[in-house]
Amino acid sequence: MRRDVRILLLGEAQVGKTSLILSLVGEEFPEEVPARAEEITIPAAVTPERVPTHIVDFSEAEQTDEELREEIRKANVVCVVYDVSNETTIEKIRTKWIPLVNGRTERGPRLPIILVGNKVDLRSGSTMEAVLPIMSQFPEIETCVECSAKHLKNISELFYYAQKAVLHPTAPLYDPETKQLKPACTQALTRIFRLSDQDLDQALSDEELSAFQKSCFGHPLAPQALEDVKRVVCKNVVGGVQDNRLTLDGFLFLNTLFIQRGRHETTWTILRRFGYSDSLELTADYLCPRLHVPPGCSTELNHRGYQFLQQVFEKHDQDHDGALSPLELQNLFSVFPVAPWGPELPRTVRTDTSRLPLHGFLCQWTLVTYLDVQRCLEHLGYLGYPTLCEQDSQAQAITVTREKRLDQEKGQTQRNVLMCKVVGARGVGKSSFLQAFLGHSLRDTRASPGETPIHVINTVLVSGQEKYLIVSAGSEIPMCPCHLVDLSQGGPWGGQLLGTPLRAPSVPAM
Ligand SMILES: Nc1nc2c(ncn2[C@@H]2O[C@H](COP(=O)(O)OP(=O)(O)OP(=O)(O)O)[C@@H](O)[C@H]2O)c(=O)[nH]1
Ligand SMILES: [Mg+2]
Repeated sequence: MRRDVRILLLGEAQVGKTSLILSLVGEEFPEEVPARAEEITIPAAVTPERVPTHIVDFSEAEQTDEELREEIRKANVVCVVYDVSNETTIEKIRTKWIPLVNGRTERGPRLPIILVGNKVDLRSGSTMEAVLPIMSQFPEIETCVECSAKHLKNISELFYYAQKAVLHPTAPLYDPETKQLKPACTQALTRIFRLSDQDLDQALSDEELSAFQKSCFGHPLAPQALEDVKRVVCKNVVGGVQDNRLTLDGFLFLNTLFIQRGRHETTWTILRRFGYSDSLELTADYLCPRLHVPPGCSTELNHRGYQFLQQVFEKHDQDHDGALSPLELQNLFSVFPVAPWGPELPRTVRTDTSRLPLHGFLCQWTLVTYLDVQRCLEHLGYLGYPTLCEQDSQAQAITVTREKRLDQEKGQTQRNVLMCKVVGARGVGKSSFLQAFLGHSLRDTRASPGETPIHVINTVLVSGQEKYLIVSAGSEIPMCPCHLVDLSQGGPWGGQLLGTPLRAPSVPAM
């Protein structure tokens, strides 16, 4: 969401632009006004959306066309003011002011516009009849407000609408012509629906809806509100509620309704809570939260991370056979832009024929967390970790370990994930060694050709404690050669973990 809002007031001379600004600031109608009010900044604390707001006046008598273009370029929203008692000022909205604001941006995003009908104290009826055709012609018009600077009527409302048009814009969400959600919005809401459907039955139960409401808005839905929501959906959408649960169609309808009733902020709160930006992409802040990993430290999932991933696994193990089939895994990845891993799994972790058991699933996550923590954070983001676990970011699922040097000095480690490099000349059997570590025989390795992975991961018992061990094949001697396996001593499993530095035969002396 934006950190400040710049509102520009435009319109014909004498419609009351300066008076509106000064009425807002002084809370009384100024009998005498200058041609142009100074730019004012309303501090965040006194604005409804808690965002600093700059209000900028324009005077055709005092400013040049060049200055006008510059102000339009800097504005986030434009209030086009007209005088309800003067038809000409209404006509000029269409013929002059909107083309001036958005005429140049043929395709790109258009500045949102609020139509402001001032001086309602001078007219008995509304101008809506004249204004509605303009509103349907220009979709960038967010809304129209009739007000009076003289009677201090609807003044703060008009600035609130202007602020809202910037902070919770309609354009990315909704197409007023078709009266439907835009495809990117439907796609984002569908992903959110899938993440919130904890039992994958394609519908949100009362418990799931309450949990969803709590993670988005901080409090669960009251039972009566829940019933009201379902009743409205039932009335309007065939199949919107099934077996007393809200379906995807029902969920999308509800969001359409929020927008149509001017409550875009509700849909925006949901989207932002799940990491979406104004252009409906997941933001970099959401996907890549800051995590400081000093040199010599490694990254591991902590108990929160494992607990979350175990829940994700159990949710997608639909047939409860303790393993994910390729289809179940594909379903799990449906909330990702592309599947992050898959075909290489049988050669990286222990699998059960073509199925991925929980052990292998957690091993794979452990491997990614250790080797590329940014990728792990991104993947946890796709799975909705911060929202579903009600935490600030995915970084809370990660532990950064103590520096390796300190572990060595103290002679002990808290690490749960250890890496062992296997080095040796080409053809000595490093890959077979890695596969044997997963329990695959030489025959299995040959039977499943394909690229042999550099890393494999499994668990081992160390003094009665289960630890993850990554075994990594390479031809370079690591900086600290204390966990080195020399395969020139024998075939797979022929080498031993050695406590003393050792040089592999194919590598030149360091
Ligand atoms: N009756 C009535 N008069 C108003 C209202 N708002 C402004 N006026 C009067 O309309 C005249 C023009 O107001 P301004 O605020 O100077 O209008 P402006 O749009 O800033 O005009 P320019 O600076 O010339 O572009 C003044 O005489 C105001 O007192 C209103 O709500 N009702
Ligand atoms: Mg003025």
